[in-house]
Amino acid sequence: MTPAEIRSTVSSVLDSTPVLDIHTHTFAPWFGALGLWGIDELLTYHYLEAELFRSRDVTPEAYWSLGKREQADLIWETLFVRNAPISEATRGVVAVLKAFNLPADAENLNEARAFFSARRIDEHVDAVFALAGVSQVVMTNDPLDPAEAPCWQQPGNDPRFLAALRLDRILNRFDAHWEVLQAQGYAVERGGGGRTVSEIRRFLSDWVGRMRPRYMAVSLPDTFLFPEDSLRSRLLAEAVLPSCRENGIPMALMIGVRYQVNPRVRLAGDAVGRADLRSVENLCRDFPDNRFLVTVLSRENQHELCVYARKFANLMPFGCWWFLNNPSIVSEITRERIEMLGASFIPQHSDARILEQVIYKWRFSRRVIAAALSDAYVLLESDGRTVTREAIRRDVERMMRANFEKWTGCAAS
Ligand code: RAT
Ligand code: ZN
Repeated sequence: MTPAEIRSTVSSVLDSTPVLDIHTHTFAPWFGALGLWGIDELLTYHYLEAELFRSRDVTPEAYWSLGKREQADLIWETLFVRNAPISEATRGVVAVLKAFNLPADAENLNEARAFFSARRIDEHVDAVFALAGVSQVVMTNDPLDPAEAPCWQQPGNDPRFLAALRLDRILNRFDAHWEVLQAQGYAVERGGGGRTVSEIRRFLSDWVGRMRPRYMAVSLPDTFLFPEDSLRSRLLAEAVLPSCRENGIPMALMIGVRYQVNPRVRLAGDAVGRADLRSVENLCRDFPDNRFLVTVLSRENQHELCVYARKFANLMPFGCWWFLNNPSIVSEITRERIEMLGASFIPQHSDARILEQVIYKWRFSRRVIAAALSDAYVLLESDGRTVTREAIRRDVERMMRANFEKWTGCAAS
């Protein structure tokens, strides 16, 4: 193939391969109001709230006192009318509006609001997934979230949405949650003594039964160390990892958050720090029968993560997370991963919080992944190997879904 043929083949294969989006914060329609969608939610995404405070003289307190529509109006006026929406998160809203043939340059949100309020969520999900080229998404399901837990009493079944058992409250803030567990009948103790470990295992096994999660997951601070003399380390080693092994599912570690450096801006108040990835080395080596999905938030940690993936076949790097999900950085990370790992990684997840975000996040990611992959095949062809559509298809399929399906031990259904 000529370089131009390679580029168009890669783009067409990527466009026609449905993605399995392995980490989002979306919810199936049966979770009701927990599922966020529509223009007001798109505009009040915390990535945009962070940008609002930089471009408008409004205090966070004044902003939080507004209703959702007023907040959305303020963000629209500030970031889209008074300024050109050139940042990644603002450009994303433009792409979503465009995908639905809505004006991206209107003075107000009337037309967009009328459009979304006429949608019925169930069909809307299908339309959104079709526009995004996504077949399934994995949710983030926290059994200790008081808003979410009641939904699981009579779980629905929507094959478009897969579950992931999120353990932040247990592993990072046990102090604040052990009493909730105790009230639910699990004999845990504040300091982790007595039957705490075996009771957490029982809790996990109950929730694995209820949720059928594709993996367990936790986000971790930049200061995360393993092993260390802490309850988190013990619970991870003695409860969570054994439970993952027993259920044949991987553990996802999302490392590098500096939580709430500015609590005034709420969800937008987390930052990033470089982590010590020797913890990943220790985990992968000491628990060879566990599989680890790992994403790291700091750009400085990316190369090390690739090196560790070369050492440990039970380590699967995934995604360009949160502050990394910008074309310049996705390009750099994806190229590095292709060079060091071939197709044995998962290039991206959307992290969508608002349903329609999968449209822009995947369009943007596909574009960058296509360019990185194409360059790799052009080099390969010029070095003497014939590149075929079938070879491209096989690699794309692996990266966009099969690596995850294999890793989670079951073809997703
Ligand atoms: O990207 C985000 O929306 C963050 O706020 C986090 O939710 C992060 O993705 C996480 O899963 O902890
Ligand atoms: Zn997330």
